[in-house]
Amino acid sequence: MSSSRVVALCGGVGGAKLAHGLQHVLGKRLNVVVNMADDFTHLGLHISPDLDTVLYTLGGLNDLQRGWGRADESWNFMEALAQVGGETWFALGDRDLALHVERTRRRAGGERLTTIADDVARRFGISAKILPVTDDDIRTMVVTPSEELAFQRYFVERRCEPVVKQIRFDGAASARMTPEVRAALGADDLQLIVICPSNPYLSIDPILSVPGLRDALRAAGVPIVAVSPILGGQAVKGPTRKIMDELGIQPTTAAIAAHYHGLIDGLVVDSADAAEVTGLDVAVHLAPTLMTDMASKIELAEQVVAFGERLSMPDAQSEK
Ligand code: FO1
Repeated sequence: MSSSRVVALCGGVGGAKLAHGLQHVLGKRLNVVVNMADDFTHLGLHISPDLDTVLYTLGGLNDLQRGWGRADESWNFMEALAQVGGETWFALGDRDLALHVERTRRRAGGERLTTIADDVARRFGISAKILPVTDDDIRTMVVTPSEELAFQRYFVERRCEPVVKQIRFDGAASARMTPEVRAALGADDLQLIVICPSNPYLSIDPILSVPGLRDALRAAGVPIVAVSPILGGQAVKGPTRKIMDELGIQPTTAAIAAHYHGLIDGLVVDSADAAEVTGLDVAVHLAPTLMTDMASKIELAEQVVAFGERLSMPDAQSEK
C-alpha cells in the first residue's frame, strides 16, 4: 500500500486522534473527510468545531487536555465579552478566534469552506488533505422531550444533560458532496476507507447523510474499516454511551457493528472487548484503541492500515 490513498471519515476529538496517527503513517496519501454538522453561527462568526479540531490536531496545535481548541490559549476576549454582558457559554480562545474571524470574512467574500480549510491546512503544515464533506449547511438538531436544541446548545451549553429522543440533520437532504470528496472516493489508487472512532450517531451519521455519499463509499470498491468508539462497554470520549442508552441502543460492540451493517467490511475492536466479538457478522481486528499519546495514535493507525490490506486480499473472509 506504499503509494495508495486512504480516505478517513472523521468527527471531532476522538476521530482526529486516529486521523493524526494516519497522517503520520500516510502523509499526503491521507484524505480526511470531516463532519460539518456541528457548525453554527455564534457572535456573528462561522464556527466549524470538528473541522477546527482536525486542523489543530493534525497541525500539532491542539490543546491536549481539552482536546478541542488551541494549546497555549489565552482568554482575554472571553473576559472582555463577559464584562460587556456578551454570551459566554461557548468558549472562544484568543488564538482560536483568529480562525473564526478569518473564515467568516472569506466566506462573506464568496469562498468555499473547502478552499479555506485547504489553505489553513497548508499554513499549519498539514500533509493530509482536509476535506469538509460539504460546503452547504447541515445542522445537527437534538430533539429532547421538551424542545429541539441546536447541537452546540445541547453539547456545550446544556452539557449533554437533556434526554435525547431523536437526532436530526437539518439541510442534509439538499446538501451536496464536494467535488473534492467525490474525487477522493473515486481515485484509482484508493486502497482503504476508514471510519474513525467518532460518535457514530453525532459525527459519522451526518457525514453519511449527505446524498450520494453512501453510494460513493460502496462504489469505491475498497475495504471500509470502522474503528469502534466503544471500550470496555464505555464510549471513550463524549456522550456516546449516554445517547445510546437514551435511544434504546445497548452500548456494545455489537450495536456499533449493527449500526454500520451493510457499509463496513471490517471493525477494529478494543482488545479489552475481545469477549464481545463472537458472532459478529463482520471481520474483526482486535487492537488497543485508547490513544493517549502520539505513539498509540501511530500504533493504531498502522494496525488499521494493515487490517485494510488484509481485507483486500482474496482470502479476507478468514478474518471473521
Ligand atoms: N466544547 C466545550 O465543551 N465547551 C466549549 O466552550 C467549547 C468551545 C469550542 C470552541 C471552538 C471549537 O472549535 C470547539 C469548541 N468546543 C467546546 C468543542 C466542540 O463543542 C466539540 O468538540 C464538538 O462540536 C463535538 O464533536
